[in-house]
Amino acid sequence: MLEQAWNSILKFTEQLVIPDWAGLVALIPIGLFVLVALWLLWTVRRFATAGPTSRGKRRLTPSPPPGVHAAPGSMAPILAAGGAALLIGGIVAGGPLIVIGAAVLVLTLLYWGREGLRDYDHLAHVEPAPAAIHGPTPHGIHMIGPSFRPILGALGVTVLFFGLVFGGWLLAVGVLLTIVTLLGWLRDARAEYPLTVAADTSGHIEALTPPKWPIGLLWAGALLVVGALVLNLGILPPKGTTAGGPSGSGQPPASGGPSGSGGAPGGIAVAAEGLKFSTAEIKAPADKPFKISFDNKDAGIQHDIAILDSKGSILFNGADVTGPKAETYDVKPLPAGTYKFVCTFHTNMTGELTAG
Ligand SMILES: [Cu+2]
Repeated sequence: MLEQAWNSILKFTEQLVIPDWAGLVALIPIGLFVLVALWLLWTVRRFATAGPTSRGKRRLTPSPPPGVHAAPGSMAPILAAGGAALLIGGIVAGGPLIVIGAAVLVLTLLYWGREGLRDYDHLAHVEPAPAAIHGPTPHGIHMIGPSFRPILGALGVTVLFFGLVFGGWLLAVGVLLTIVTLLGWLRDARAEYPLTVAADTSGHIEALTPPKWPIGLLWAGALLVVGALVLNLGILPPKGTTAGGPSGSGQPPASGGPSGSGGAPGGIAVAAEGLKFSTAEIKAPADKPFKISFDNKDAGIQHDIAILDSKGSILFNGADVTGPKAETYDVKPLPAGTYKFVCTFHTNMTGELTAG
């Protein structure tokens, strides 16, 4: 009896001493929401009780002091925000919202630009900007020398972001360009550092000589980007690698192409995998016997290759192969022309054979 009471006391205190952390963590968002709601209520209350009562009803015409130009009010920022919101919503949700958002944004920007130009044209009494100072910087003033690194950095980061979206080689090239830019920037800073040390005694830093445009680097970067795009799009399928990125996948390496003609000893290679032929087009020599090396990669599934003429009659019917197993078919000479090849088990597995 006493033990039971003691146990229930222990059980009760246990809940206080060892709380259910997972449950408490789940309550955090609700707690935050309650805090925010309370804060909003408090703000509204403060705002409602603060004087004067006529706030927000009168508009003041801006009257900037002479020599100061204040841009007139514009709806463009609000419209641009709406357009950007539509565009981002469209990117998330997909569909026509993307087009609408992009159209609103572009129209708004054009309108904004026209507003700015009109404002510029009506600016009376424009003070000319001070003429550029050539030659060495005045004593006691340190000007950082001109640099192309920011532009290179922007280009590198742009490629990097495209790489994040499209993946594959583009990402590698983006990372490489960004790293090269940052290393170059570091080198510039290192070159400038001894000059600042010397300035401790002389009180003056000579600006670095303006660099020339890195034409070679820009060309190399452009070539790398083009190469990455070519590899990503699978125009040049990389042999034996799967580094083609997401856009390159789904397109198994085409076989039986150029190597298929001429009756090479291996013959034409066709694989069956996932109830699909690896290639939809094969070429064979005309009027010559040829071989098809058929590789069924589907475990426990039967495939074969039959060749049909234009009327659908079977000219060749290869042996049935239960995967995973490879088999070489010897095909008798076919006159030049196009034929259909099929798997007799799966009607969706078809392709075209060209003899010529
Ligand atoms: Cu089949």
